[in-house]
Amino acid sequence: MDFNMDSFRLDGKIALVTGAVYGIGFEIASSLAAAGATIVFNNIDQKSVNDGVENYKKVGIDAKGYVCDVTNEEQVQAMVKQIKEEVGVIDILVNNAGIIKRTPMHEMDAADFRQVIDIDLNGPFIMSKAVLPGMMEQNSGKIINICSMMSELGRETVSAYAAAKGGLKMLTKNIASEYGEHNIQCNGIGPGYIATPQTAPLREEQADGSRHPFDQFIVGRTPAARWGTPDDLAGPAVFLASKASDFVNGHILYVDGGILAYIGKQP
Ligand code: NAP
Ligand code: GCO
Repeated sequence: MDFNMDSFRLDGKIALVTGAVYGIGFEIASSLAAAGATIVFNNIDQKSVNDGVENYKKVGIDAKGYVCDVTNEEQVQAMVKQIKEEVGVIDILVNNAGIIKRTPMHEMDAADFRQVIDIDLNGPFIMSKAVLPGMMEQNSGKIINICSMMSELGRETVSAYAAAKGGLKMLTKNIASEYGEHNIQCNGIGPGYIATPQTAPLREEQADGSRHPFDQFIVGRTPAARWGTPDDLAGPAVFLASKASDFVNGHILYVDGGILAYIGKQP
């Protein structure tokens, strides 16, 4: 048997995590660093990037940050070239950057719908297209797309986000299909409801001091009976970034406390 725990190590690997200044991306990048990876990340403006570098320093990680909007192909191609010159070829890409807009679909501006699709779906396409040549050249690579429960389910007010994340699930499967022969694995992580700035509005304390109704709903619908934390995604990310998952391809790993498996408790 060849297996040993070194299969989960990432020493010598360069990992680019998009939008990883805080939240899920920051936690995933930190876990990849803990497994030995060199971390590079991007965000859309210099202040965010500077904040990110400081955030990583606070946890002992010497991460390099780049100003880059994942929807801008010229910026993305230039960033990947700069990273190759300054750090090396990207071995692991985590398409984490994303936004959500919560609006009833019949009231949603088409421009807002397009923006969500642009960042959450076109962005991962542009980023993956940029790193694939380097991965093909070295005949190895890992792409991890941060999908969502909304890759499987819909709900009120998140039509653009669900369309984007549903598309991202299929983009994941297509990259896996098209590039598997180059020893490139593309998988997704589908977080459940995770406590980050993106979901803060769903957890806000009510004027009367009670918990937000949606907070109560999610906790009731989750077998784990709690919101997830970014830390819950660390192990799955290291697994999908490592040699340990070399025969896992086109898979969406849901890290949701069991909510997708659960019909819900009888009221
Ligand atoms: P978050 O706290 O809102 O962080 C998203 C990050 O992406 C922010 O740093 C943001 O930059 C950055 N970003 C946005 N647009 C960008 C662009 N065009 N180019 C580069 N960076 C950009 O989100 P999160 O909760 O950590 O979620 C991270 C990922 O997980 C997203 O793809 C989200 O859809 C997904 N997800 C989240 C949950 C959850 O419950 N939180 C569950 C499932 C999936 P700024 O700081 O400048 O805004
Ligand atoms: C929402 C939430 C969800 C989570 C996540 C669930 O408004 O329903 O923001 O979309 O972010 O994607 O997996």
